[in-house]
Amino acid sequence: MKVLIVSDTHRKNENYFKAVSLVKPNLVIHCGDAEGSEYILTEAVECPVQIVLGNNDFFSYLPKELELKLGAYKVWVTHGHNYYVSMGNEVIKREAAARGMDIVIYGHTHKPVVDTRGSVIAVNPGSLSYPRQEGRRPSYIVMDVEDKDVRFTIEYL
Ligand SMILES: [Mn+2]
Repeated sequence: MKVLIVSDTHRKNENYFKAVSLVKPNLVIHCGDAEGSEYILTEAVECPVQIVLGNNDFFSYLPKELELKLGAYKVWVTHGHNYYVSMGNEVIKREAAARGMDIVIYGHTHKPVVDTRGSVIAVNPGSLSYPRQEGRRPSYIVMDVEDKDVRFTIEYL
């Protein structure tokens, strides 16, 4: 299955619409800071959309985190701001390992990451709306997963 992973859209949604029409995903994972656009982002696609709570999502019903099974993998989705991700991903990877997760998907930093070192894969799609990495191109991740085959690709708009 093809999973579109996005984050930190902060109510600026045009690039999200572009990404979903380019990728045509079977599932969308949004790592938080949708800032009230949850309904619009969900209605824009025909596939399921899973969104977690970000540090800027006030008064929201969204879950703080999700545990999903994708292919053979246990996947933990959380915004990441409670795990010092601005300093690096060591803490969030350790927490993911302690929970028995294979993959952690997080956001918050607005910088894309695919980190396959160690026993837990950590990925961050960056931000489609307010990118902060060198070059500042809006980014997202495409995850292709079938059973034990998994591939993550950072894409830029
Ligand atoms: Mn954010």
